[in-house]
Amino acid sequence: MPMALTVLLPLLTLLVSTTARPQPQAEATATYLATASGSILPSGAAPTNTAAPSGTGQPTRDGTVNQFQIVGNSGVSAQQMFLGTLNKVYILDKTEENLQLQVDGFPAWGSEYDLATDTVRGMFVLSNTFCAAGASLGNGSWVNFGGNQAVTWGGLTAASQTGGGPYDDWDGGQAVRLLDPCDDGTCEWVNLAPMTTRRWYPSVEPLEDGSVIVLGGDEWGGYVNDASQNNPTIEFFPSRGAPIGLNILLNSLPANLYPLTWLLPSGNLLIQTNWAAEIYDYKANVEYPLPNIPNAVRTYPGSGATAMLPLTPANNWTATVLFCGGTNLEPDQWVTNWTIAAYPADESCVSISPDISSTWTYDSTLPEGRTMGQFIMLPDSTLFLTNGGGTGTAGYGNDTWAIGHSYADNPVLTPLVYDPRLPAGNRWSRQGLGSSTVPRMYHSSALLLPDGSVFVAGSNPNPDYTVGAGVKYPTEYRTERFYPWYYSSRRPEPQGLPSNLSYGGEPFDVQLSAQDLQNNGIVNASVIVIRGGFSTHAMNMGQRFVQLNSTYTGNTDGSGTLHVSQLPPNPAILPPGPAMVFVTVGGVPSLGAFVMVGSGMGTQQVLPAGALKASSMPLPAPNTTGSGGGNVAVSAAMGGGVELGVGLLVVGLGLVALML
Ligand SMILES: *[C@@H]1O[C@H](CO)[C@@H](O)[C@H](O)[C@H]1NC(C)=O
Ligand SMILES: *[C@@H]1O[C@H](CO)[C@@H](O)[C@H](O)[C@H]1NC(C)=O
Ligand SMILES: *[C@@H]1O[C@H](CO)[C@@H](O)[C@H](O)[C@H]1NC(C)=O
Ligand SMILES: *[C@@H]1O[C@H](CO)[C@@H](O)[C@H](O)[C@H]1NC(C)=O
Ligand SMILES: *[C@@H]1O[C@H](CO)[C@@H](O)[C@H](O)[C@H]1NC(C)=O
Ligand SMILES: *[C@@H]1O[C@H](CO)[C@@H](O)[C@H](O)[C@H]1NC(C)=O
Ligand SMILES: *[C@@H]1O[C@H](CO)[C@@H](O)[C@H](O)[C@H]1NC(C)=O
Ligand SMILES: *[C@@H]1O[C@H](CO)[C@@H](O)[C@H](O)[C@H]1NC(C)=O
Ligand SMILES: [Cu+2]
Repeated sequence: MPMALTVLLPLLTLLVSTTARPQPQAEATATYLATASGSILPSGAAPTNTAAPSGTGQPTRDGTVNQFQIVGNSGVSAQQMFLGTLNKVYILDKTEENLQLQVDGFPAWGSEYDLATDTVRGMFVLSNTFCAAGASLGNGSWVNFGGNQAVTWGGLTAASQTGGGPYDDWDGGQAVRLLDPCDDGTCEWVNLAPMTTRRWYPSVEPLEDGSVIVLGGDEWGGYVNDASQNNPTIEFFPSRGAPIGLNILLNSLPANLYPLTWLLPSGNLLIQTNWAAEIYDYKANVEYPLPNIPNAVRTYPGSGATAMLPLTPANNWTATVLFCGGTNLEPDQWVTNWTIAAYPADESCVSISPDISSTWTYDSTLPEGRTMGQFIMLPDSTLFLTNGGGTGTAGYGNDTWAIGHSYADNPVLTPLVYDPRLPAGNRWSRQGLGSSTVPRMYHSSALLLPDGSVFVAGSNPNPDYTVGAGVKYPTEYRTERFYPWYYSSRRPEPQGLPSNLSYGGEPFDVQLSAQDLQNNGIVNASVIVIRGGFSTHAMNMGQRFVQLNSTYTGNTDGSGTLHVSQLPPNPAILPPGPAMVFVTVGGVPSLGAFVMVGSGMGTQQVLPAGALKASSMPLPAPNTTGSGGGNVAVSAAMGGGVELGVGLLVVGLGLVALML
């Protein structure tokens, strides 16, 4: 803590002189709205644009495709983050000595990052968000759950759990924090009535009615969980009453924190934790065990990269969940008396399609083992894998063998791309992809941005702010963008994208110009809805990619119209709430537009899916040379087109109803 003494005096002075600042109430039902105004932290990089993208237009960054670029400073280390509006990323850190950004004279641990200018606004958070979790609700609010006790220097437990120096943080173990994202710099975190139990390292997953389920966690933290402090329960927000016990969380100690959880199109949850897996019918509270996951532990601290693959008309929106890397430690090996940081991470990728099969599939092998890899779904249907290390695990501690405090080492600086449409064995590529210069170890995060670039931030495998010569993995504030292969291509500029999507209902039309389509590529145009989710600990909780069904009408002048279905008539395919919509032509996405899915909180309106027009392309212009015939091209119906053709492939999968 070399900086501690230099700031101690000014902080103490501030502590004495800020007695007038509002004090949060401690009552369980109190709602506290922060009135703090944070400072704006200028970045090192000059802003290159000021307009937020809105679905049309072209990207304005000058980044080089396939390369990373350091673009700014997150103010607080980006342990957790999400995209709140097209122009704002909200960042949460644990409470620590973030010297460059203060709120009310104390180090901030929340910030609002402006994507157009790469500047941040400090945000008052109240309680310690250390290893909390979050999600968006059906009404567009974001909620953040749990965390740790109030701390002082070095992450040690503070004497006061209700504010005061040096960090003025409250106990966050039961905290529920809500934010309504905004573009005008006025929104703040609001603290709601707390949960009834403590949750450090819980998971959160959005549900069909716009509420969320909060799963697991432990009470007091540590490298892994143990029976004395396990919280083997779930609860809901908004609350549906007392927590409900969940056997898989009782029986998968010790590596059962941040249980990996996805809502499946069947309406059940897939839960994977330590070596265990199950289907959980949360509506009836019934658990259906699945075979153990092969090869490795994918939950924290093994921290494999995980994602639900694109849900598309071609696979009839059938979920397949992919797990890559992690570590193959057995339950008795999560002890710190051996050199974990040097232990090779796992390199296997396995998948499961739980609504149709209870069998694990060995998908592929990574070019190198990876812990804390993170999947970001790109609008061209590929998955970008970034961040993490080649050896060790997530977590940190004061151990002689740790790298500084880091339990991982050998950062993997070169990303990978996974294309689920290619045959098994050919899905991975890193051809032409540049490397980052910034190790993104424990407490890193990543997000898809509206312009199709990937925002990467965080890394801090330390108990408190730690930088300086000889610190291999310091507290990292530098933000980066990765510019995928399509970044500098001329983007389609679709007209007619809706600002809301329903479950079923009438299709809508999207117009694409000849320039957008570049030689009738409308047969290769699709409409993609992406929910980026809540990024933390090598996961993006709630991340989803859903392709809408569509047909097309091509015009003789090379322009065309996409006829686009609403979401399938099933909220479990993409629960209600905010998302981005992209039109992709031949793999090149438009800028993302903001879209609200569903009808807010509560039971969703579900309508029959309206029929799509048959696809049609103009006949080639007739050859009039020497014939004297007509020269007017005629449109002709050509049937269902490619979408229908591939959609039928799913019959070949032999759909099996499981657990019904
Ligand atoms: C969304 O719902 C939550 C839970 O009921 C509520 O606290 C929040 O204020 C709502 N947000 C909006 C924007 O209505
Ligand atoms: C997509 O729409 C076409 C045309 O209406 C329809 O034939 C097809 O069944 C739909 N695909 C799926 C997966 O629903
Ligand atoms: C797609 O899934 C829906 C809902 O499960 C089902 O009704 C439909 O028959 C499926 N379509 C095909 C082509 O398998
Ligand atoms: C580490 O500790 C565990 C549990 O206490 C013990 O079983 C194991 O033998 C120890 N390993 C080493 C290398 O000391
Ligand atoms: C870290 O470990 C060293 C050596 O074991 C010890 O001297 C020191 O007090 C420890 N620091 C903390 C903060 O526990
Ligand atoms: C679209 O979503 C917004 C935000 O939730 C809502 O206020 C509006 O009523 C919705 N419009 C329709 C047509 O559903
Ligand atoms: C559609 O995409 C495929 C695969 O990239 C390509 O081979 C084909 O030429 C494209 N068709 C049109 C009309 O652009
Ligand atoms: C058009 O028809 C003429 C006469 O049959 C033929 O010579 C010419 O190659 C054709 N042009 C094209 C573009 O097919
Ligand atoms: Cu953590």
